[in-house]
Amino acid sequence: MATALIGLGGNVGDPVAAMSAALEAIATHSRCRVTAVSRLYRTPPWGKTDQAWFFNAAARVETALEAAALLDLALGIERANRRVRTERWGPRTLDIDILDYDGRVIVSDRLTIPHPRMTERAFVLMPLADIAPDYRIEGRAVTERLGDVDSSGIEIADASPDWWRKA
Ligand code: A4P
Ligand code: MG
Repeated sequence: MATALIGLGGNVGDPVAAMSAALEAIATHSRCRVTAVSRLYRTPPWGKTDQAWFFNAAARVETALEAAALLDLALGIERANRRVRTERWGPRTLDIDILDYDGRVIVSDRLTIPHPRMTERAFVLMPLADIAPDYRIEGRAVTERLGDVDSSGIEIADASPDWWRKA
């Protein structure tokens, strides 16, 4: 089994329902187990700032799937939630990023792991700190990296790690 860390987010329609459905789909997949879920966060838009606030969360997944197969699962779940890719960093119903896969470095045309932009993003690091505070990205722990980024405005929308089971 491999351990993967994933980030979830969305800002169109009902992102919390989409993120809950995504976690449910992963949790019920025969080759995956969801072993930790962060609190649910409400976050100001990063990158392209003239769009709605996002909901974000992170989860730890134990899986017998290879990284490429886990990406396929994530993309299938995104499609099922009718994600439409219009512009870079723009609005989306559901975005699933694979942040880490068993501590490995993977660079292919479809997949880059660790996710290259996570160290700049408080909306990724803050949920990640709930479930993997000591996880090191290029030698520095998540909690340390959180001190380097601007996390102003980020709010806790639901402090229960079971927020995704409530729907
Ligand atoms: N891909 C490569 N590596 C990965 C990986 N590690 N995990 C490929 C997932 N996908 C990976 O994905 C395009 C392609 O990237 C996938 O088909 C897969 O083959 P994408 O999500 O459209 O774009 P991206 O390359 O993942 O870009 P990135 O940097 O994640 O930007 P996004 O997703 O466009 O950023 N503000 C807040 N507060 N919260 C947010 O969640 N999200 C975005 C979207 C911008 N601002 C935000 C948020
Ligand atoms: Mg993405």
